[in-house]
Amino acid sequence: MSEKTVLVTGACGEIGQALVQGLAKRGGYRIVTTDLLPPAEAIQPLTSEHVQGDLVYRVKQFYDYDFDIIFHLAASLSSKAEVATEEAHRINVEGTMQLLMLAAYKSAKRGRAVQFLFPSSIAAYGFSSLEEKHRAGRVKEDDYNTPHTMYGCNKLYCEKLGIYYSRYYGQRHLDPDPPVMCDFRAIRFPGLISAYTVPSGGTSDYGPEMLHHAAQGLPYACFVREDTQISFMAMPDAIKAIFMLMDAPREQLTRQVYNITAFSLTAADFRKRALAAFPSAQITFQPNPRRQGIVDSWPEDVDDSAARRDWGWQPDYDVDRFFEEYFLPEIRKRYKNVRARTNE
Ligand code: AKB
Repeated sequence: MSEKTVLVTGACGEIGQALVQGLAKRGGYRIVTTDLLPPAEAIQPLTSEHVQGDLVYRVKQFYDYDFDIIFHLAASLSSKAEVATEEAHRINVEGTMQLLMLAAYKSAKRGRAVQFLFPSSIAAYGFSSLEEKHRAGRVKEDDYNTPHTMYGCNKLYCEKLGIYYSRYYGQRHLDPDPPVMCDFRAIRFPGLISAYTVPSGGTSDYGPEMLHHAAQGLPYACFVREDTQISFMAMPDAIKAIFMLMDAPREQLTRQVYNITAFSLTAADFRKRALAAFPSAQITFQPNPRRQGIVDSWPEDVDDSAARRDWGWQPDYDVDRFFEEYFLPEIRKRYKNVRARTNE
């Protein structure tokens, strides 16, 4: 089988690093990466080339490549995007649009669809009140598409842009001999938790931050209320989902944007789990009204039956396996020296 050339944007971010490692493990890929930062240590030996800089101004350079798959992960996440809205729009929307145009152009030129994998988010949803959120429970993809945040608006719009470029671009689908369009596929991710990296700029960050602080013996003031509930997933499951959707035959897909979930927890549940593993953890709750408002607008859980039906989605880690078989063993190894110093 010939090697596929892939582009991973936002490669130094949490999903980016895990995805590059996953691609290298699978084998058969020439991995080109790009990020604002120089290549992270974990991915440096795995990339064939790293382009450092602002994607919006770098896209032209990528027209020289013949990518089979584009994983467009670069984004300004929800909390950061709320304080720098214009910048977020530029990164989240302009960057995506530029890359979709590249994918559309290359697909038509070579007569073979470039795959475009896009991580969307539960931020694409929005509820008018907490009562509505509780009443809604597990939401389906087409319900409550009324985001409250810049990031959520950007993600929802980019889903639509992806569908446009892959189906209707220039209304060329109506031509007698329509060009090959790109193959856009998106996953709406819940909060993701990695044992190896710590998120920044997001609002689901309180879950992983609390666990990483507890594991290092550091105090943590959680920025949302105890009863705050959204869905989460282990990073290895997120990478597994990207590969599953990427591998799924196109004719099997009944949609282009899919929900997935693994488990749904309250912030109080996180604290309970953290204390069970690290009994001297100091976790308090000091809600920040703006960040609270963001998570209150996100669903408690999502209905991922379409992904289960169309491409066989199933997480490896439910909540117990997440803690017992992934997070705690890995985190104990990672912070062994820190914990030895704090004596726990
Ligand atoms: C964020 O908190 O902004 C992200 C997300 C849920 O998309 N982690």
